Amino acid sequence: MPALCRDCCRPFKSGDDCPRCGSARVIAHPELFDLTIAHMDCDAFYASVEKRDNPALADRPLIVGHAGGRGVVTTACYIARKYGPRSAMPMYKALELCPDAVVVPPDMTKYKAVSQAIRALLVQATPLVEPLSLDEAYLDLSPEHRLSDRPAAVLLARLARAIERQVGITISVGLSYNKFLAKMASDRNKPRGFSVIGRAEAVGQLAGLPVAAIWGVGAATAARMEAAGITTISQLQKMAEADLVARFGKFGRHLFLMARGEDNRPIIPDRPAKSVSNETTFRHDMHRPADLLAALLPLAEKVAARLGKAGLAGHTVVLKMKASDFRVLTRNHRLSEPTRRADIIMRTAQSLLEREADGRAFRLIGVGVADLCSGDNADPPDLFGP
Ligand code: TTP
Ligand code: MG
Repeated sequence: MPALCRDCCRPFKSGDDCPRCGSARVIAHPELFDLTIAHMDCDAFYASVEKRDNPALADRPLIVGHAGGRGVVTTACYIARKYGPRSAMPMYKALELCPDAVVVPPDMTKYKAVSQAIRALLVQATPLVEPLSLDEAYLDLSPEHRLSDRPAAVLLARLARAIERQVGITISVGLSYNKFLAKMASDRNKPRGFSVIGRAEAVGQLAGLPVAAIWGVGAATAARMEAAGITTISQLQKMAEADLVARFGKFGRHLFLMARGEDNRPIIPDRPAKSVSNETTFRHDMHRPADLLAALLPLAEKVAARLGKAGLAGHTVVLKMKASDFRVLTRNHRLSEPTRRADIIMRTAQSLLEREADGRAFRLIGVGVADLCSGDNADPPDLFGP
């Protein structure tokens, strides 16, 4: 079975311990390398940040919130949660349940900075990052969007590892084929979790859940559905779409699709255009380096023109190619200075291309510029140039 080591982040076959590093932190799933929609959520976010900054708290039950009469818990660390404290609980009650807890007031400025540091890592994997709050985001890691041709699962394991090492807190991730199921998966084995919901198992797993597990079904809607005798997703799975629409209007169609694990909401990044790119599909597959290079030139010029028009420049040049077997490959290079110049984009793409044009046939080629910024500081004059 396809498997992945969550410590050394290498893929391998079968689900035992990692053959390379011996780690037992292995995720194995038949669809592991076919799924591309992910959701990440930080573990006990505020508390994890406070523990990172004060190692003396590491093994203590920690509650973040304002102490005193009317304070509430924003979050409790996983040690404190064993005794019952939860987000939104009145502080006095949380401290009744866990009298040994250390209480720290929230520091939003710090959490925002941590959130940005995490985001900076996420966008190295894909420009399609949709944040939901400070501590969670969806990622579209499909081949046409991700900035590396490694499988989504590998990128996700690397991100979790990078966030632990560079930011100093743990996250849990979910990998599936749509937003609804990716989010459901990320919540499954917190903290430091990695779980997968594949196409083959989704409908069966959903069947066992209450309707409230469906995205968009809050307490009020669940109560309304219960009044109509519908409590489980398996009941919804047996109902005809027309019946659900008759009972719940447009929302009925949503219920019909979600119950079957179908959710086609796109992942929408909160920041506009993270990259500017252009690509072309050949009429006949091409394999000669010279032909591939010739196809790149007008694309690089178009990208530069679009950057110029928008007053933008980019730090990273991305080369994308689709092989004749439809496998998509992307290569990128981060420049020392952002650029908006066609010749620099072209030269960089060319050196990326030279490593790939080894006689294989390609059906598509594209070039883009990512890590966009204002064009004002792009392409500083070369002191030693002509
Ligand atoms: P969550 O992701 O819901 O919770 P969490 O990260 O603390 O714990 P986990 O995901 O491991 O279950 O929320 C993220 C942060 O948002 C949380 O650390 C504190 C804040 N928050 C509140 O201030 N009030 C709340 O009621 C909730 C739920 C969260
Ligand atoms: Mg969280």
